[in-house]
Amino acid sequence: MSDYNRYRDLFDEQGYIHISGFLTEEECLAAERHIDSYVRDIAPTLPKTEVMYDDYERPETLKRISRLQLDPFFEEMRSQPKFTKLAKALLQDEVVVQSLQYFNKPPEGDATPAHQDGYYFCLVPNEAITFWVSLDDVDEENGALHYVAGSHKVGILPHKPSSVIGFSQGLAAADLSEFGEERTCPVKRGDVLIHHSRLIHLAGPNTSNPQRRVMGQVYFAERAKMDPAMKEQYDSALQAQRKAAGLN
Ligand SMILES: O=C(O)CCC(=O)C(=O)O
Repeated sequence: MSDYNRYRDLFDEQGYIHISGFLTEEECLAAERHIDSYVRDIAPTLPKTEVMYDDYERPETLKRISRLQLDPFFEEMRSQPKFTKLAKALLQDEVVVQSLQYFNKPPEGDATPAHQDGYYFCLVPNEAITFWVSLDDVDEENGALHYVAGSHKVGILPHKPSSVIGFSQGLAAADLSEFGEERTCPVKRGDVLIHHSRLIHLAGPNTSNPQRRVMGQVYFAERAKMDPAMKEQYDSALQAQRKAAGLN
């Protein structure tokens, strides 16, 4: 069985896969250099909605950046076959490349609320994936992802507004156990976790390291189309939340 078939079977069954050493050390170092220059040179030119801090007065609380692909280094990285061929194999379709996000988790910051990325994406059918590529070793102490295995099979569930910067919506249900077994997924620097857009996931707070840096690359399946009514409802709720938080 080829690696792709093995990954796809596992992905279909549990809604996620973990691949060790997806980026080489050399690629991690290059990504770090480009993130540093992006934060220094590009981030200050972007609106607050695209560069989010827990506290805008404290640079060390940088939380999330949209559109890392504005730097050609990242544009090239996310179009490499090791990303796109695997994305196509897992989604069993051609893919449409979406924004590359940077997720940091500063110490003392919030936990990431349980959610399904698909709720934000507003797609029908909701077929998309996220590559979560870590530049740090991540474990339970600095914000490891938790996946609810198999929950991609239950459909998109109701969400409600969250107060967490960068994650405006969290799952409405408080008890996740009815949707599958919750598994913590520690990773090493350079590893990738890939999850389906309907998979429920969350992350704890960072209680140890100075940072927990991750690149999140999303691909939509070509057959997945944006539902205009869902999108409009989502966008207007987000606008209202951003206004209330002073982010407009
Ligand atoms: O890094 C995190 O805390 C959450 C990331 C996430 O939700 C995602 O990549 O879909």
